[in-house]
Amino acid sequence: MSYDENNIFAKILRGEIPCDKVYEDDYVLSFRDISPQAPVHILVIPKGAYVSIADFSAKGSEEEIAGFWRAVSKIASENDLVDAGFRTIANTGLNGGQEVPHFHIHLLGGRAIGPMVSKAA
Ligand code: DGP
Repeated sequence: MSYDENNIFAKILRGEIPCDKVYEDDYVLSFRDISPQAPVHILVIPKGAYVSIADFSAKGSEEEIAGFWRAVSKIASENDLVDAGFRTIANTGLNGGQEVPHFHIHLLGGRAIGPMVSKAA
């Protein structure tokens, strides 16, 4: 799948749409999910144009990949998610239920998040 420059997270990265920013550095932008599924629901996106975790892992530089994952852990720590625990989710493609085609990690916490996957068909 080629990258759609008009996806909503690309617009947020370009500053065309506002977000409730949590963290930003050279590699990532992090902001609160518009439709939170837990008391803490933060998204982390790379600044580069990658569709999915597979695309990012295949095409991202070592620096981007290291910078991204270090930022994910820093954001979890700075938002007090580590001691009580939290969940990271990277929905991918149709079966994964990915709605926005710019790679992102969900950080969910602030309560027990429940079963790992829905039993719904
Ligand atoms: P996914 O299904 O993994 O692609 O999740 C996309 C998430 O993005 C979903 O939880 C809702 C969130 N989202 C969609 N549009 C916006 C937006 O304009 N702003 C913010 N902050 N979050 C958005």
